[in-house]
Amino acid sequence: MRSGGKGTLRKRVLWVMGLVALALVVAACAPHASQDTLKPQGPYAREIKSLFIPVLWVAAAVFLIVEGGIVWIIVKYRHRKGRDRMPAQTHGNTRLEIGWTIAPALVLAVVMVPTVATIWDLASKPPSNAINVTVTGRQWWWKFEYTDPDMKTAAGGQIVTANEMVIPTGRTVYLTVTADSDPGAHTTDGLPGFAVIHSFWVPELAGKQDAIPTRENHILMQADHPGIYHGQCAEFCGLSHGIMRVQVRAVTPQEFDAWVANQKLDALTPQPGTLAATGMQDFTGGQCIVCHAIAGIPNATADAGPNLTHFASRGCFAGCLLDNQNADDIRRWLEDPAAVKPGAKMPNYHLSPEQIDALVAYLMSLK
Ligand code: HEC
Ligand SMILES: [Cu+2]
Repeated sequence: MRSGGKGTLRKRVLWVMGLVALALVVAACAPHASQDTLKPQGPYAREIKSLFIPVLWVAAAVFLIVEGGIVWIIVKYRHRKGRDRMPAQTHGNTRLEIGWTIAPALVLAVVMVPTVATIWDLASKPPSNAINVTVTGRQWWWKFEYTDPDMKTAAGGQIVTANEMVIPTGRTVYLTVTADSDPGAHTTDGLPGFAVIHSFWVPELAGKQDAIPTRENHILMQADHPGIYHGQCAEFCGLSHGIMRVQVRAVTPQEFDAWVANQKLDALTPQPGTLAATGMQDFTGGQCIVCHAIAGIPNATADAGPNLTHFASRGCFAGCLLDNQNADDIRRWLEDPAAVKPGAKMPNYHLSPEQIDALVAYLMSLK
């Protein structure tokens, strides 16, 4: 092949690679991204951003100086036709070497001051009016237990929810983040154990925290305004890791009190003779209570699956993949959980369409 042909081929490959890179960059753009650390919606997330931005600028300056120097040297001292002589070779330069040891040390020392201050600050004890919630990563959904003494339910336990965590605006939430620690303990069907590491991250409200079996990590969370804030598991945890989402619903303090009051109540019992009442019978008489708790129903206290006491009061289920207010979503889930969510730890019970209709009616009545 002639050398000219090789040159154009190489150029073409470069062009294609450049376009692919550009396409990847453009594909990463989202105008209304809901998991944006750069748009903090609470004081703790804001604190992280106000550390990130200056450190980013310092890093950008270092990058430009180092890479700029490399490019400049490559261009300046590149091999040129008719210039075969070696440039002057230098070995050792004490002044330069001391300089490029001290300069990075200084840069790091400067960056360290706000970094350490922020770390201490975010690791400090929460204010005394903080709400305590234990977040447990399960395969593949998040469990939230409100552990404060004033979060006791009528049935004697604590308020427990799944997938959607409700918090009041303007108040610190002190999260204890952990993961299922008992491999196999929650399986009744010989399914594999669940003790794996997850990571809890709702970028607009708080930092990211690993959820590790048998360990307890803490983070502080707070929201300025009412709204829905999205997050998802940030540590690969198995088949449905990619759809292990979570949502935080921030509400006004008054709305929060009303929510708490409702969550403390036992589950509603459907009117006799209704479809929902049939669903309740299917639920308590069938497999469901082997894994799911519903406060107020004797024996329905299992913790292998999400607590369903107030299922219909939540905005999303099954890793925030589906909508609790949508009968078709619930139907799809009951028909075959693993078809909706690969590897789902809820088995397919091959329910009849009538059973499913009744169960959907019952679940949707659990406000
Ligand atoms: C072997 C234990 C087990 C049994 C039995 C079981 N489930 Fe589940 N269920 C689970 C698990 C685990 C999840 C969470 C799966 C996920 O999100 O990945 C779940 C999730 C659910 C959800 C979604 C809850 C939420 O908030 O995310 C509903 C609704 C549900 N199950 C209803 C039922 C009904 C109705 C029955 C009886 C027909 C039943 N389950 C039987 C384990 C079980
Ligand atoms: Cu996970």
